[in-house]
Amino acid sequence: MNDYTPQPDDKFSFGLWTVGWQGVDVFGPASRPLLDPVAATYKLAELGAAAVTFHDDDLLPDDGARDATLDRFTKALADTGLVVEMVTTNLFSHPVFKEGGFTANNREVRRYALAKVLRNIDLAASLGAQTFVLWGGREGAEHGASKNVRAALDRYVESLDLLCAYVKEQGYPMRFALEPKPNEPRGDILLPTLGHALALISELEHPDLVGLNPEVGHEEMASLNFAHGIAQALWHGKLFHVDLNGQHGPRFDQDLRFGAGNLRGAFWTVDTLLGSGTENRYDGYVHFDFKPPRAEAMDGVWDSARSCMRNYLILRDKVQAFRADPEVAAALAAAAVPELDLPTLAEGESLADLREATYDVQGLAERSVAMEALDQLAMEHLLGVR
Ligand SMILES: [Mn+2]
Repeated sequence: MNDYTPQPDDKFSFGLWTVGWQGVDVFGPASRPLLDPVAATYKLAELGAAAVTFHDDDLLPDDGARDATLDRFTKALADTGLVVEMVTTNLFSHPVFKEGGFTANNREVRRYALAKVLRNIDLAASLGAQTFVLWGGREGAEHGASKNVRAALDRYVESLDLLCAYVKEQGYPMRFALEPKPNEPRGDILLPTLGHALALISELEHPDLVGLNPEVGHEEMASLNFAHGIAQALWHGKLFHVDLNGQHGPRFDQDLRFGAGNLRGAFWTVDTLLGSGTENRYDGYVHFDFKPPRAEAMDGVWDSARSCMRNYLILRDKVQAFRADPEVAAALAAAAVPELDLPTLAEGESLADLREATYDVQGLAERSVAMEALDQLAMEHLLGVR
C-alpha cells in the first residue's frame, strides 16, 4: 500500500509566503508568529518538498540584513538539496503600488516597479530559478474612468517586452509566467483570466518567453473550470508553471490546501496535469500557493503543507487507476471520446462531400452519449470503491 510519502521526483514546491502567512486579514491582525523563511526552508525539506519559491519581500528585507539572510538561505539550500525553481516580485503590498505597478497611472511608480523586478530577476538567476512569475494583483481599478485600459495594456506590454529583452541580453535561461486573477485586492484586475493573458502574450515581442502560471482558486473564483483552463494552456504550450490550492466556488480567494474545496475539480486537475491519458502532460514543478487557515497554530500550518502533497499523491493514484481501468476505456469508447481526435473533414474530402452527404438527423439526435456512466466511473474511483 502506497504510504504517499513525497519523493524528490514528485517535484513538490512551496512558496515561502504560504507557510509564512501570519493570518493577517482585513478583519484582524496576525494570529501566528513570524516564521523565519530559512527555518521554513528546512522544515519544508523535512516534509518532502523538492523546491521553494519566494517573493523578494518574503525572504529579503530591504535593509542591511539582505546579504546575511541570503547567506543563511543559500546555506539552507545546500544543506537540504532544495532548489529555487521560481521567484516572483511583490508589486502589491507596499502602498507605493496602491494604484498599480507596471500599469500605475504614475510614471515614477512604473519605473520603480520595473527597477524592483529587474533587481529580482538578477537574484532569481543567481539562485538558478528558471521561472519568474508575475502576478499583477494591483494592476486594475475600482472606478470606470480612472484607468484607461488600452493605455494600461500598452504599458503592460511595454514592461514585458523590456523584461524579456533584458533576460535575453543577460543570457538568463528564464521564462516569465503571468498569473491571472479576476479581482481581489482590486475591484477588477487586468488580465482577469487565462484567456485574457494568452491574448496579451500573442501581442508581445518575444511571446516564446512568456507563458502562464494558472492558480486553481483564481479561476474558480470566476466560476471557470480550472482543468479546462490548464488543458488549453498546455495546448498552447503555455503552461510554464502552476499554483495548486483549493477553493469553494465563487467567493473571496480562499487559498485552501490543495484538495480541499472543489475535490472533483482537483481530481480533473491532476488528470490534466498528467496528460489525461495522452503525452501532452505538464512536467514542471507541482507548486502549492495556499494559505493555512488563520485559525490554525503552527502545527496546523505544517499539517496543511503536508496535506497539499499527500492529497496530490492520493489523487494521482486515483487518476492513474481511473485511466488504467478497462471499464473506463470501454466507457470512453462508448462516449465516443476517441472519435473527437478524427478531423471533421477527412483527407482528400472537400466541403462539397459534407454538404452533399445525407444525415440521419433524427437518429443522431436520439443517440446515446453514455457520459453519465463514464462520469460515475470517475466518481467511484475518487470515492475509493473501485
Ligand atoms: Mn498564486
